[in-house]
Amino acid sequence: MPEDTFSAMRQSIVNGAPDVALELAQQAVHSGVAPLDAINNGYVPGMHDVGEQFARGQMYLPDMMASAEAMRAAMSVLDPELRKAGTERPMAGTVILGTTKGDIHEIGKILVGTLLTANGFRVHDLGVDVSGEKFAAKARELNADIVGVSALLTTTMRNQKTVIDALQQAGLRSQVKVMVGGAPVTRRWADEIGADGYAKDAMSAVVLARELMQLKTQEATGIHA
Ligand code: HCB
Repeated sequence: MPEDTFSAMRQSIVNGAPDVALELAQQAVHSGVAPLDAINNGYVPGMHDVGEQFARGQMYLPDMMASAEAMRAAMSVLDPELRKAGTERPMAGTVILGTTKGDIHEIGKILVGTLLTANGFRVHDLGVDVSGEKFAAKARELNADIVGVSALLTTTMRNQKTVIDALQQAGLRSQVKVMVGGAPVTRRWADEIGADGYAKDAMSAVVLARELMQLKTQEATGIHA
């Protein structure tokens, strides 16, 4: 796909133009562009631009909301394409996803869920502003293998730890692996709060989820690599 199409996708997010974002996504699908390329090279860089402009005071909250709307429009076309592959695969594991308490950012988490589904995981998305107790209750109900906790604010990152604490209190910590992510989250932070892994983007989350499933199997059978 020509660079200028990726750049038009990026611009549609910065401009907060859902119609343009949607049309470009449709064109990409029709011309055989891999949906993940469109997301990673076109739309996500647009979100980063928006974040930077917001931080510099060149964009305001309504602009950021319009950009999120444009991203959603593009995803409404690309998401079903990404999911197609997952339906034919055996179940790789059960993952509970959610954005932590106090935080309503959801775009990245939804993308993680889509790619996990496309790679054979059964995903249950609890949405945004989710308490540790809610994560733990759903993990118990679905006998989850992994809990994935997203946080986009430096103020809500610490609530990722409360999810781990809630799993511990519910007596589930030994059977449920925890992966964390979100723009301000780092590997170091993941280690600090005792998470089992950190993923910087949706594809890394899939790789990590596979590794965590392997680890679970090794722990269950007592065989270690
Ligand atoms: Co929001 N916002 N926002 N925002 N927002 C950020 C996050 C800032 C960094 C912008 C900035 O200042 N530069 C900033 C946070 C600063 C900080 O804490 N240090 C910020 C702020 C301040 C705020 C408000 C406080 C603004 C206000 O009200 N004054 C407010 C907070 C509301 C709240 O949550 N309580 C707010 C609101 C909004 C919306 C509603 C307008 C909108 C969200 C809409 C929605 O999600 N439905 C929004 C948006 C869109 C953003 C930016 C621009 C983009 C976020 C995004 O979607 N990125 C963001 C700037 C930025 O992040 N650079 C800005 C694209 C996705 C694909 O990336 O990082 O979310 P991702 O996810 C990746 C990755 O992290 C990983 O995989 C994903 C896919 O590749 N991953 C995981 C994510 N979760 C994972 C979980 C796992 O287990 C594993 C991997």
